[in-house]
Amino acid sequence: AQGQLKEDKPYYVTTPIFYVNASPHVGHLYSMLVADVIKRWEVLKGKRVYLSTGTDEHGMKVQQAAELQDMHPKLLCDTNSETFRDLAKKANITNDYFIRTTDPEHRDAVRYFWARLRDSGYIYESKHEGWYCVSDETFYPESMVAKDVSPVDGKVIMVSMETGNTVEWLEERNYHFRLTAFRDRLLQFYHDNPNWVVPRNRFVEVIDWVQNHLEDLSISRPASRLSWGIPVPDDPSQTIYVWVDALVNYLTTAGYPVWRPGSEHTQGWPADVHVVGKDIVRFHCVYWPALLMAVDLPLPRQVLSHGHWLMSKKKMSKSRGNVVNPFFALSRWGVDILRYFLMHGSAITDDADYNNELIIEKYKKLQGGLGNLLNRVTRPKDWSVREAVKFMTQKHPSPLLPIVETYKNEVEQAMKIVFENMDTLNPNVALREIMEIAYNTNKFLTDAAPWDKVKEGNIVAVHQMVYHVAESLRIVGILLQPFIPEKAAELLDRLGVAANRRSLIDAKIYADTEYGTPTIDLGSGRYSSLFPPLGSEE
Ligand code: ME8
Repeated sequence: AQGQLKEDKPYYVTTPIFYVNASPHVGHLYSMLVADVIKRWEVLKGKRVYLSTGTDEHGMKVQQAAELQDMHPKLLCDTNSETFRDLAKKANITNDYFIRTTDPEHRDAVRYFWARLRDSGYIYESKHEGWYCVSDETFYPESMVAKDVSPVDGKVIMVSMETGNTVEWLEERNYHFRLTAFRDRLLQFYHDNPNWVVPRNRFVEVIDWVQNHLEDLSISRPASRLSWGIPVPDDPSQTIYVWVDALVNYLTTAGYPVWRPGSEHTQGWPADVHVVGKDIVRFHCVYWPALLMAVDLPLPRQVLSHGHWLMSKKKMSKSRGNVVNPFFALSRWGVDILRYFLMHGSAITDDADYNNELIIEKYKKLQGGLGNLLNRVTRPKDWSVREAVKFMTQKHPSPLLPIVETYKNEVEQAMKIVFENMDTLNPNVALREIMEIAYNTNKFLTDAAPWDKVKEGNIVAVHQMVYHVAESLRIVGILLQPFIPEKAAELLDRLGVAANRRSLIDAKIYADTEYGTPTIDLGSGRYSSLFPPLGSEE
């Protein structure tokens, strides 16, 4: 039955839902992009895949932003939510859902979830005192706050040691979730699922937190303080904590709570991957599984946590104001160039600096390593890719020349690395390896020098070389689709690969024997290239 379940369930990947207190920046785009690359990869396998993204609209942070702008919070949400939706569209993110926590279905799902939590017996009411951080929407334990000096007026303030954001002392009555009761179950679950959080170093932090810092979780705020949110069912004097509200979005999108018993799997839950920034790992990897355990729902299968984009070594953040406007970046560089730049760095495992010079540098490598390569094999009058494909696949080919054999093995080895890294949620390593195939192919072409074989009249050698280079390009084109969908499509058009031969089954050497006649005009000269000159920028 378990096997059955797995096949029926669509693959479900999520992004965080973003606070609407300000406009999106490149960091938010990055989370969407990583999730989109994962989705597109699974689609290439032929799976049914759902990607959800959206906006987190309740809570103190949004309430205060609206007050500051003298706006009704709903109006602020409507305007800013639309900007995130627009960003997803402009960046070619293939999200199937865009959830807003102010949607009525979501409110119903959260209220239902709350009621199940209450039924579970893990909620109790008590006085809460502690340091609350509005910017991070969380309480911090005493051990995690420190004194600092306000840059605004030089006064002593208290800040979170983790994020540096200001905290304030609160004393109020609210509902608590008995998180500490889940300590052993969580630790057992982590132990049984060693790849549940990737990369591993983030998982180590999660385990440490559960072992050493676990406290019960305050899950409501007095409505007198927080009015912009979902009221606690049966107790409107309390508003549901924004993080409980927000996490449930992943269930709402999957159709919760109208699952018929036994049909949960048809709706996508449990999620296959939650993509999150490292700043919200604790919420997704400690609070969320415990809440799900309390109401007896299956847990997400994996959490992929990524690092932060920095500007001049500081985290890009709305509160700090050091952000790159993703709309400007998209229109300056083009969608695929920005997608390539963001995915090619190491921002999953480490923090990465956003830098225009580096974008140009990476673009030049694409021009030299891939654009020129494509022209080198498709343009010459001395041979034809189509003829080489036909010759190699329809006639009985002679044994491969040693140089071709070696090269073919290298490409297959690299492809293996690409597949392994995609399947273990390392898309940036995979992308770099795809590019290695292209760089190695350039080298092969130079070393093998088919133009010399043309002069010698050694037609077998020419066909072998051209065909294997074309095969690499075809495969590189297929593998690049999740990352740079438009450029990859153009590459495959230039090679004449049919639209229905671009999935992962076709990403094998010799899998396709029908291509080679370009379906678009290849043009001539340096401006007709997959990666044309940038113009004045270069
Ligand atoms: O935390 N670099 O929303 P948020 C990379 N609403 N990614 C970044 C980034 C940066 N500089 N800045 C933000 C929230 N992000 C909650 C989430 S989910 C149920 C609720 C990305 O608007 C990263 O994924 O503060 C981070 O986790 C997320 O945006 C936080 O967005």
